[in-house]
Amino acid sequence: MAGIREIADAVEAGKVKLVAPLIQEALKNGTDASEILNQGMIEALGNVGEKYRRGEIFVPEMLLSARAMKKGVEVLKPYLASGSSVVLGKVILGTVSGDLHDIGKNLVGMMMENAGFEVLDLGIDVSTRKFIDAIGKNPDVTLVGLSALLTTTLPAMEETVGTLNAQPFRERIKIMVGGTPVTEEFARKIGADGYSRDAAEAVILAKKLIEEPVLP
Ligand code: B1M
Repeated sequence: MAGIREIADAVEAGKVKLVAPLIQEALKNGTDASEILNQGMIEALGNVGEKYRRGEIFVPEMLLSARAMKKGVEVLKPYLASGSSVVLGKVILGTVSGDLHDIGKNLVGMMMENAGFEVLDLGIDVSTRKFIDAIGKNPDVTLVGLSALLTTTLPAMEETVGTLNAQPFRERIKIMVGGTPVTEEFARKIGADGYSRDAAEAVILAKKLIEEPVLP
């Protein structure tokens, strides 16, 4: 019987084709979708990162695990959806310039959509110019979320937030940031309105930020 352990092992080993049937079987057996995601798949990617750090695996293996994770999220998506139809506001999301990691950002986007936000996802390696253009073209956007997974792309996050802070539209948007190397302190230092550690917290923060009055 497929359990969380088998799914985690398949993600960790980058067994892209095995992941979907294992998840389907686990769901059929009554395993909770968010447990599969959090205790199985996200933990598995954490182990992948550790192995990479110790030099036990290399980028191609990391890429296969990322593909397996994406396949799994695709299968889980309908089961994680809350079916909320409330429109809380429009959010622009993107991974900052130079950074190609998008699994965490995609999860944040998915959870936000489930909570009732409309999400406009700009993708990965998003330049400051692209953020500015998208905000300009979408006057109903109230929240912008930036993700970074590399310490080397934190300066890009700082640059984007700094530039957004100087735009005339700043008074109508809130900016939130996240990703493993990002901290609350860094978020404050670069002038973002908020930081969250994971996707669940990101939804709570997003709701809080849009309820707060815009900058004085
Ligand atoms: Co990369 N990688 N990677 N990688 N990768 C890390 C991040 C790393 C920590 C691995 C390690 O060394 N242990 C390391 C960074 C070290 C550092 O900077 N300190 C690293 C490195 C070095 C690299 C390369 C430089 C490797 C190389 O080429 N030599 C390279 C860089 C490429 C680039 O971006 N320019 C690279 C490439 C890749 C792949 C392409 C192979 C692949 C990414 C595929 C993809 O995303 N489509 C990959 C992967 C898979 C990882 C690890 C293993 C897993 C990342 C992940 O998806 N985690 C990662 C190790 C790790 O994180 N432990 C690693 C699961 C995901 C659900 O979590 O993304 O943290 P996470 O998102 C969370 C929170 O952070 C938060 O919520 C999410 C959900 O709970 N969050 C937000 C994220 N964004 C948010 C935004 C918010 C709020 C919360 O508001 C807007």
